[in-house]
Amino acid sequence: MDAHELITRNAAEVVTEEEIEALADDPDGKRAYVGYEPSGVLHIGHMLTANKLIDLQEAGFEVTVLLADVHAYLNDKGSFEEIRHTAERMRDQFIAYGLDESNTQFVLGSDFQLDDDYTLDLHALELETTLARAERAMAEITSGDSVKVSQAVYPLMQALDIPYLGVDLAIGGMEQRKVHMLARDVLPSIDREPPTSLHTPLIADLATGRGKMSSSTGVTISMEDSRSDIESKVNDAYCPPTVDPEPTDDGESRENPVLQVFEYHVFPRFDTVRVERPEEYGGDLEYDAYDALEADLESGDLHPADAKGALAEYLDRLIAPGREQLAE
Ligand code: IYR
Repeated sequence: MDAHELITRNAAEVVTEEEIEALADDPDGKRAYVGYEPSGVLHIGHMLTANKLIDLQEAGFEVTVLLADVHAYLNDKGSFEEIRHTAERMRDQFIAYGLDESNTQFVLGSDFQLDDDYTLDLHALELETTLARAERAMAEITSGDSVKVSQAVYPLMQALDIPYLGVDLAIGGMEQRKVHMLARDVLPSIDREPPTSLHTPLIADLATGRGKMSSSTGVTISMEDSRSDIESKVNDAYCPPTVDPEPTDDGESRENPVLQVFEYHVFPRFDTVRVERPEEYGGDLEYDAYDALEADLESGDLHPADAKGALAEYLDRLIAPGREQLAE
């Protein structure tokens, strides 16, 4: 796979295509980053952007993981002390998950976001941004009826992180796109370059195929899950024998989350995927690309129950090293 393919595979969107092409032409020594609000245990949402970081490392990029303690504080995730403590635990889990330790830089937000220069630049951005604009950027990141001032500061700090971390590419899930668009608009006003960004798709809730999989609502997979937790969650997952399920009665669109997890989590990390089946049901199947598995589910050659069995197996393999790390 060439650098451009590695960089863009499984991306929902890149901003802009020309800028990504320029990075792909000469990826060596370029730096990409993702920021995470420390939450203690890695879950499937963190792992999706981590997969992209692993792709980027393979393409020659260097990687920064921002453990965004100040952002978590602004987003009401606990006391500052608690959040910092949580951040320490996350670092080891990322390494156990497969990030290349020798070329991953972990940075705590509070290591630079409280410096004088950063603070003054933040105030300059505050002066350039309407409250409505900041609030819109945060719509997918926070919920709650009353918007706090902290939620207006949050996206501006996220924008400022990009020049302060000296990165060439900002990675995030699609829920981060409005923050990155805000960054493109406001950073030039303080003489900083508009950043290039890449967004990973959102995966639907495992149990229902609706909305977005999240640890706060609904069913997700985390590094704390035992093999039997994974098996039972995957077993109960929504998996119609098609890629494009019918919308629900109230018109909400649905996805097939089992296929999404295969596409975005399993195939990027394993060269071949083996589905074990008893001889009487046709024997084992082997796939070296996601599309073939999808086609077999659609045609009925692969039964959802067999697909789920394989999914649980591969998710367990991805999670086991981090789970062991957590147990120490
Ligand atoms: N907004 C992210 C956390 C975050 C991301 C980046 I990229 C930053 O520079 C800072 C914070 C989240 O929703 O988890």
